[in-house]
Amino acid sequence: MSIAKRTHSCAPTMTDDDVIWFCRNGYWILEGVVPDEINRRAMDFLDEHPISEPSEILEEDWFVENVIVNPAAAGAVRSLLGDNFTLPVLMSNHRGTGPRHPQDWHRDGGSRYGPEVNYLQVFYYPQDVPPEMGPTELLPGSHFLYQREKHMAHYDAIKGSVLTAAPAGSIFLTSYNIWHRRGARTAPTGIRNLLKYNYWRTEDPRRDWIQEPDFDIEFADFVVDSQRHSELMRDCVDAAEMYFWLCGKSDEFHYLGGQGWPGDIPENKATPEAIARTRYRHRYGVPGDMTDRGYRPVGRTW
Ligand SMILES: O=C(O)CCC(=O)C(=O)O
Ligand SMILES: [Fe+2]
Repeated sequence: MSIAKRTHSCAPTMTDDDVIWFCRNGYWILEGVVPDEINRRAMDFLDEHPISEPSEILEEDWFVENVIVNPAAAGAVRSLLGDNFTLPVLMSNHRGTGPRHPQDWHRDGGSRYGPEVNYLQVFYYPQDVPPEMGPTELLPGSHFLYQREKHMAHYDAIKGSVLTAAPAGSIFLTSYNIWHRRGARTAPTGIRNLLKYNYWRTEDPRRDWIQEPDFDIEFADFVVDSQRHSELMRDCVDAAEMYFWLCGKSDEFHYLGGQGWPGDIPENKATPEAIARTRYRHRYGVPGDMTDRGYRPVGRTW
């Protein structure tokens, strides 16, 4: 049966904190979630179909069940795209061997910038991909960073990038427009396969992932986990705006500017008065004056 235009319904697996982690960094890694037997079967299939777009694999029930709607992966996709998301219709394989320089930094064609999360680019490694096999390199937080591709290609190593070195059966979800490239490969032999495919949203966004009872948006941490490449605090503002969009509450997101919520000024986080003064009261279920709220750390030490 063709997978084209099929949708999938399942339970979400990500929490508010997980969703915010994705918003600020632009990716989400699930290590070793596909069973070994399926990884081996996928490797055999790819050896028999050594082409760049082996979309036939999407017709294989064992592959769809264990990779495309793999419970861990589909639960994460469900958390970010809502229920009844559309399954991939095209499969790419970035297959290569021998020592290679890294690819140019790029984002794939069709990127749209902004807070909306309507589609995801997902990668699956059917084999172990240690650093010497040239795993994909990602630049955390770069999904909000606009740059023309011709300009991006001039950069080489970028401080704060992460290598997605991972064991067989790992799947990683990315915000489609995150900057990425095939990492440098030093291993002289052995083929590396990397399957890449997209899912799309069909339902309006709302906060229907796993809700944490003590989650408090006022104190959520929107700071990108790696080296910041945007203007100071821009990462927090963009990530928070994406989170509000995912909650279906874009109309409640108002950034006043300057050193207010959800900014990342050490002084604000260090003094309760400064936090209370500058954090924006955004009507997200936390009405009223913030000055009577105590300071709580937000998961970072300064
Ligand atoms: O091979 C990789 O690790 C990434 C390849 C890629 O991003 C591409 O060719 O668009
Ligand atoms: Fe790419």
